[in-house]
Amino acid sequence: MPETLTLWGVGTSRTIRAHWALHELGLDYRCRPILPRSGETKTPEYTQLNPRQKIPLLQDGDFTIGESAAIVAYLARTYSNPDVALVPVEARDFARWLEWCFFIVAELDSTSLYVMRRHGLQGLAHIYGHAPDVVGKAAEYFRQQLRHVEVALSDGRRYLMGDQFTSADILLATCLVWAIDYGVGVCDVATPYLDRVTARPAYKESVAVNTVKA
Ligand SMILES: N[C@@H](CCC(=O)N[C@@H](CS)C(=O)NCC(=O)O)C(=O)O
Repeated sequence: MPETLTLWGVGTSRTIRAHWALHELGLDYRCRPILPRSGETKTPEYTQLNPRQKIPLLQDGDFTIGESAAIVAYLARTYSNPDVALVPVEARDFARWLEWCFFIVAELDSTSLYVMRRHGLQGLAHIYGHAPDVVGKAAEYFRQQLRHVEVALSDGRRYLMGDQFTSADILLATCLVWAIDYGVGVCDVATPYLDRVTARPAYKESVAVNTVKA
């Protein structure tokens, strides 16, 4: 069992990924519900833990790790068990899983949705500048890149890695929810996939923890 798990951060599409993985794996943890742009990521205590001043951040005893995709991969690798394994073991399955993780984080999150967030009026345009053309192109790019997901899911698989639910599904589902929220629209095969994945009890539990109470 883990020493002490502490997860810093709530309220974002990135923080929910770590909460979700912790709930899938049935791990007890302490939540430090700090928020972005609240000053809480910039305190001396937090900056010492994470010089990037970003959430989420996981502490596992004396080990600290940031980046949502790295956190869920660490949890999967460290705490998967015969009943719940969020990462494939066999070498080529592992490589395919890694490909999905990098693709989702690089192309769907950072290059598309986060660009929309940075430059859109419903996001952070007041900080990074309003750029409607950039937002439009990023949405277009998201839909184009989503073809990779569409082709994969069109063979009827339940999850990205087939029958096994993995942390790659956590990354993809959070991007799909984010895209729908931004009105980008997702491909048809993604809808039953997303319904299936978000019906998981651990997803619902993570939404409850990650939601900022007014
Ligand atoms: N690539 C990072 C992105 C993390 C990130 O940008 N977090 C934002 C919130 S979504 C943040 O902490 N911003 C700090 C702040 O604005 O105070 C990840 O996936 O964990």
